[in-house]
Amino acid sequence: MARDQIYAGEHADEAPFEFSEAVAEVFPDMLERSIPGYADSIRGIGSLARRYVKAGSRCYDLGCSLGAATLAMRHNITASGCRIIAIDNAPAMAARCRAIVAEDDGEVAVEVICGDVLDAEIADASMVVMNYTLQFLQPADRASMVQRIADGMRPGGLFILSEKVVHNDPAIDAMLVELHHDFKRRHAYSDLEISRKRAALENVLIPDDIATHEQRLEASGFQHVGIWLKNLNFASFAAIR
Ligand code: GEK
Repeated sequence: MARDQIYAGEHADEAPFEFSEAVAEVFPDMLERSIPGYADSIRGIGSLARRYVKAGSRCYDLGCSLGAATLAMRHNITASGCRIIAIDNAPAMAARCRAIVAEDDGEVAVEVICGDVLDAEIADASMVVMNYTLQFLQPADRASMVQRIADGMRPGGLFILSEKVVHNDPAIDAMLVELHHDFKRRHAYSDLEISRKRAALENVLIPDDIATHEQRLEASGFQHVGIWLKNLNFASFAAIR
């Protein structure tokens, strides 16, 4: 697995973060070393796919990157006649995802689309995953995105939404940010890499607080909403339609 050294070099890019070819190349390493609970989120998505995906329905992986959640669903779906639609608007991600899916031996049909999730048609879904991607949409687009997901789901369908979150108590928020930086240091990111990445993500990754997520999910018509996974300032919400 190629190692993420994007922000390590003396002349490291100081431009805003982008999902470029260079990022796609080191992406699995970057996520493992940057997102506390990432591997647990992927494992959980697999377990939940086994329980929630219904025969003849569609599953969506919105902001699929290299398709980790797509493959977790693909290898755990037991219902027949399902189709997974994986969407990412970064050409480098979608192209690599397509190649990874083509090499994978899972039997469930997968379609990889290079496109904006804001334009995606969502219909007849029994499971939708948005793993760490809503945070990259403009805040003004988020409520309508979640509403379109809710409208495209079958009753009883499951939406998994994973995000970096902020905490409203400033002391707790600062504590969790520090603990997240310690997590990154333990995964061999230097202080310089951590601060450069933080600057590059400013205004690119805009996290919401937990109440905003839960209220938005409830207002969109999800009947049951709760956190099923949390590790430091990263949370994953389960919402049942
Ligand atoms: C995983 N889910 O491994 N439309 C489509 N894709 C988008 C959009 C958009 N408007 N905005 C951002 N993306 C993956 C990890 S990464 C998380 C998801 C991270 C895509 C973007 O190109 C990138 O591939 C992905 O969302 C976010 O479980 O990098 O922290």
